[in-house]
This record gives sequence, structure tokens and C-alpha cells, in this order.
Amino acid sequence: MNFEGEEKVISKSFEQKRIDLSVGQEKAILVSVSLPDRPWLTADPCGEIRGLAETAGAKVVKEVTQKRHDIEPGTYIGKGKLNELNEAVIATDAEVVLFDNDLSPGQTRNLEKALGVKVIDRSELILDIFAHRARSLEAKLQVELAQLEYSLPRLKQMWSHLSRHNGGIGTRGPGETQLEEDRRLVDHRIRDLKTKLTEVQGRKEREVRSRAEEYTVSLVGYTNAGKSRLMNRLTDAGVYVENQLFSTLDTRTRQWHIKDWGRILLSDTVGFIRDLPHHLVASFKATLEETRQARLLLHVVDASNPTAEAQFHAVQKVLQELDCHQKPMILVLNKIDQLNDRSDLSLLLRLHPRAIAISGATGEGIEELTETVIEALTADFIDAEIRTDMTHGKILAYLNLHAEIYYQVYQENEVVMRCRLPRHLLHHVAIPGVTVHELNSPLEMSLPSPSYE
Ligand SMILES: Nc1nc2c(ncn2[C@@H]2O[C@H](COP(=O)(O)OP(=O)(O)OP(=O)(O)O)[C@@H](O)[C@H]2O)c(=O)[nH]1
Ligand SMILES: [Mg+2]
Repeated sequence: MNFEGEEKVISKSFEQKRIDLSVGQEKAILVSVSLPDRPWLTADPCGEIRGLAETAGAKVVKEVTQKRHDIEPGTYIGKGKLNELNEAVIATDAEVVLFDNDLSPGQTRNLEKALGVKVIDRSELILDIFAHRARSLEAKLQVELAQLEYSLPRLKQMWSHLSRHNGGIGTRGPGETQLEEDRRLVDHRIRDLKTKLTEVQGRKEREVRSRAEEYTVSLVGYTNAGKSRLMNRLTDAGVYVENQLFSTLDTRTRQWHIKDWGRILLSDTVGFIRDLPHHLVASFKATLEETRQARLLLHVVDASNPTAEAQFHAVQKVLQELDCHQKPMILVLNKIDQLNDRSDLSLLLRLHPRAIAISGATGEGIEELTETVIEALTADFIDAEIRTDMTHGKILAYLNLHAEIYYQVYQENEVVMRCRLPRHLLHHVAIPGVTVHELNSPLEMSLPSPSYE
């Protein structure tokens, strides 16, 4: 991958390799293996990998499935299945085999040798989709880093399957020197990208922190759950909505104005998926900064999807990796207009009694969602009496901006205020020369100011 203003450090041949390994509009056979720790979740075992394959542009010509207790170390699938796959490749003229499971570099190499076509695993396919979708410089840097980290241990195999694929050009594969050279270049580029991303991350952190006083809410959820559509409904953002996986790769933040209440900064972000490549999660930290710093998460689930519950857990797992799983969260059960049978919804509500059922498409449930968001954001408000002398003009201005002041008197050189403000802003106010007394009961609030030294 290559973009403006970026120095080309990776060799041309390496870039070409990546392009050739991209899925494109090829005829593809899908393979999905069920294992005890990674079972199929629906009656359609290839459903998700088909979605990914089509998103990448491939034409699916056949699907092969196998249930196993354990993988075959060399080839992942058993000998019989491999023969069946081989015959299918010949019969359909397939150009690529896409695995729903993750393969080791050795397994990929052996499978390619046996089948004579490219074999691409789930992580590589996801990385490929991300690479095509990335638009901003930040997203491009992040995807390139994830791709290179994924490729580094696979360089040898990348060369060999390409030489085979390209009809015998350099069929003996690259010399060791060429391989060493590639490794060195990739290594160098990884370091370079990490430095650039640290800069981006630092800038992003400062930018997001500067909004610390705002009500920041972040939409999270499985890919295609309907986050962007909900964002558009709430904010008129005009964000790209598409019935495909990973439509959104960059974070967008927009103002959500709630009548008679105020504004919220709402962020829409990249969707998650089961077994998201680890490199990708790690390198997408800059993009997910809004989520990491948000006060509240809206976890959007497609309630009409038969695997809704599993998708919920897959997202929670990624949130854990990002250290966001302890944040206040509202579970939003979306697409209820699409449910044929509302008993599926009852089941989800039994599992998550505090969830809010909505439809981003019809607007059903949006009012309840709005009220729940306000409740969650205002839950941590305090009432306080604040005394300060007149020299603290900045504090007064700050309170005017961020607190709801309902009582204010001037006594000699002192201002006494009673106000309601978010607890997390208290530390901005409680500085030397300012006395803050928390009012704990309505009675105390109505009493004449207590005197305290
Ligand atoms: N019927 C119905 N369809 C919906 C609803 N919300 C979203 N969709 C559709 O679901 C698809 C995905 O919606 P998006 O908003 O792009 O989903 P997303 O979560 O942003 O997806 P990514 O950006 O890929 O993570 C689109 O075709 C939407 O029109 C809903 O409430 N009801
Ligand atoms: Mg989206």
C-alpha cells in the first residue's frame, strides 16, 4: 500500500506481492471448520465468511465444511477433506480458497502446495478488506502496520505461492538474499510506522482529552449492527451506511442535540467481528481513542441476527482488549423492525434486562434510548455550595459555563453559589482559595448556608 506524502520504503516487488495476494474478483471456495472451542453458531456455517468474501469482491463458487475434534497439524483439515477440496478446485476453476479459520504459515504453505491455488485465512481476508476501505492517513497507517506484522513470519510463503501463481516466473522462489532483504525492509517499515502512529496517537489523545468536559458517547458494536444508521438518525451526520461489513473504518464525531437538555458528542466507529486479528485491534488504538475516553458506550447489537448473543460477547471481548469493558454502557438492541418473531427479542431482553430495544430505521424506541442516555450521563451529578473570593474570576466563569447555578449571593468580598455540576469536573473547581461543600440532602440544600472554616 502506498499513499501521498509517504516515503516508499518497501520494495516494489513486495508491494506487488501484497496486491497479488489481495482477493479481488476471483472465484473462491470457502472452507469452514467447526472445532470444540470454535463451533459453528448457526445452521449456515459459512454465513460470515461468505459476507467477508463478498465484501472483499470475491465470487463464491463452493462451500466446504468439516466438523473436527482437533485440527490436522499440517493441513488443518483431514486428508479426505483435502482431496474433496482439490476436486472442487479443479471442477469450479477456483482461483482462491478462503478459510474461515486462522492458519499458521506452515499450514497455508502445505495447503497451497496440495491445492495449487492461493489459500487465504480469515485474518488475512479481514486485513485485505480493511486495506481497501482505509481512507484517512491514520487508518492507512494502522492497516499497513497490521498487515506487515501479519506478513513478517509469512514472507517465505508469500514468495512461494506467488511464484507458483504467476505461471512459473521465478518458480524456484526467491533467493535467501532476496528474502533477507525483504525481511529487513519490512522490519524497518514496521518501526517507521510505529513511530508515526505514536505521534498520531499522542495528537489524538490530546485532542480527545480537550473534550473531557463534554458529554462524550461512543457507539460500539459488531460490524453491520447499524451504528452508522443510528448515528445518522440521532445527529443528521450523513455517515456512510451500507449493508456490507466494515463500512466505517474511521471515527466520526458529531453533535447530538437533545431538546431541553443540551448537546452530546457522539462518535461512530469501526465495527468489530469475531476473532478480529490481534494486530488490527492493537494498531487501531488511535482510531478507537474516542471510545477509550468516552463517558458512556452505546453497544449496538443487531437483534434480528440469529447470532446476536455471540456477537455481543465478541464485542465485549474486544472492548476488554481495549480496556473499555468497565465503562458505563447501554446495550441497544437494534433492527427490531426486522424481527419476524418478537419472542427472539424477549429472549435477549431476558438475558439483558436493562437493554433498550430500538429501530434505527423506523425510529421506534429512540425516545426511550435518549432518556436512558440522559439518565446515565446525569447520574453522577452533585449539588455543591462553592465559596470563593472575587479574585477567582476564572472559576466563576467556569461555573457559569459548566454548572447549573441556582443560588448566588455576594457577601463582602465573597461569592457564595449553590449549583449542580458533574462530579468529574469538581477537581477543576476545588483549588486553593475555593471552598467546596457537597450538599447531600434536599434539606441541607434548603438550609441557610452552613458555616465552615
Ligand atoms: N431493517 C433495519 N435495517 C437497519 C437498521 N439499522 C441499520 N440497518 C441496516 O443495516 C445495514 C448496516 O448498517 P450500518 O449503519 O452501516 O452498520 P454499522 O454498524 O455502521 O456497520 P460497520 O460500519 O460495517 O461496522 C445497512 O443496510 C442499514 O440500512 C434497522 O434498525 N432496521
Ligand atoms: Mg458504520
